[in-house]
Amino acid sequence: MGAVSATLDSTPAADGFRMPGEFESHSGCWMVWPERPDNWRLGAKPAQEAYAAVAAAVAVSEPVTMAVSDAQFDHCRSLLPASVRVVEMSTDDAWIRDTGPTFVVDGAGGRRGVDWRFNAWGGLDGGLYFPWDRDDRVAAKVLEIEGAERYRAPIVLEGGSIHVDGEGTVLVTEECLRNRNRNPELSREQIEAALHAYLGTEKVVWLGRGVYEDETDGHIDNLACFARPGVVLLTWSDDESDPQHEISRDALNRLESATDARGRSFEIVRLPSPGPLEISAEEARGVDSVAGTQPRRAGDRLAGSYANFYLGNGRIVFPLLDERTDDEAAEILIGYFPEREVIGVPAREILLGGGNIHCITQQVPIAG
Ligand code: KQY
Repeated sequence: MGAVSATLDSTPAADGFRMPGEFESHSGCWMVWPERPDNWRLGAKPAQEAYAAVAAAVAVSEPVTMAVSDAQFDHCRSLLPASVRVVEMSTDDAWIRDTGPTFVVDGAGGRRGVDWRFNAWGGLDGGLYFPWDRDDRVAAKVLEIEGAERYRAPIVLEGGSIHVDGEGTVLVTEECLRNRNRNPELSREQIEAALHAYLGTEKVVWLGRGVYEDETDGHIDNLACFARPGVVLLTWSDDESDPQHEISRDALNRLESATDARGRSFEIVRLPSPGPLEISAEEARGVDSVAGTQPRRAGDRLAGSYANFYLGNGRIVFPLLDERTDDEAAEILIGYFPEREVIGVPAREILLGGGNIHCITQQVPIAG
């Protein structure tokens, strides 16, 4: 869809920019307020409480900006701490990890943004809603407010489908990036070239499938992430009868036989899986049925994962999903992020919308 401001003609890599790891310092974090009743139950009220709790938790260690429609502006403002900046913006839904810009820096005070093409996780071939034109303009608007120049990337990609280590490596899944509903005209080599050009990376590590029944077609941010260069946290299930076991086993095998852009082997840390979790009948009843949007049916498996956390300046904000596994996940996170507070936020309402805390946040790295 149409751009709102001029774009740069070159690429970040050509201009000396790279995407930093999420563990590097941020100047802030963006979120978008949930509202649509065909994705969020009970008119999005429970999800709004969950988003507000995430915003409040992140805002303790870095500035948060919440984008919201005119209709929800006053209500949103009333639920957020005063320290959270609220700005009006038109959107189709509330997943800024995927609709917002990917920020890149040059190490000399420069910060720019990549505005990927967005097609609502698959367009008319398995995408989650139509239309998505307002979401496709979110990145340009955020960059306008941030005063950052913009690269309009020529490929369909969501921010949740990539994780970088900031030192040349990008982690992705074949299920998403090789899906026919994203960039069917591109070969694997062409996708790798585009990632390197727009992220400033040098090596792609390909995992296979993402978390079982993930409606994003297997985003990496729900399956695995970098705690720091060389250390990958991976969603795991010991239960061999659960389809997640084979998916995670395959990811583990691939990571064990891979090296990163600097030639290092990975330390791989297993995070427990919550559940299995399912949508209850009451939860399904609360979502408005609308043709063309993802149905929410009682009994459908939810793609819950503790890897889907926000790695903030002083805090890890992670999803509380299951009393049986929350503490174990917290202990692992505490062990790998000893210098940050680890804060759990009840996140089932976010999961019911199809993602989690990482999907609803977008860091702005410092322009160092
Ligand atoms: O996981 C994400 N990055 C986004 C999830 C989108 C779900 C839309 N219903």
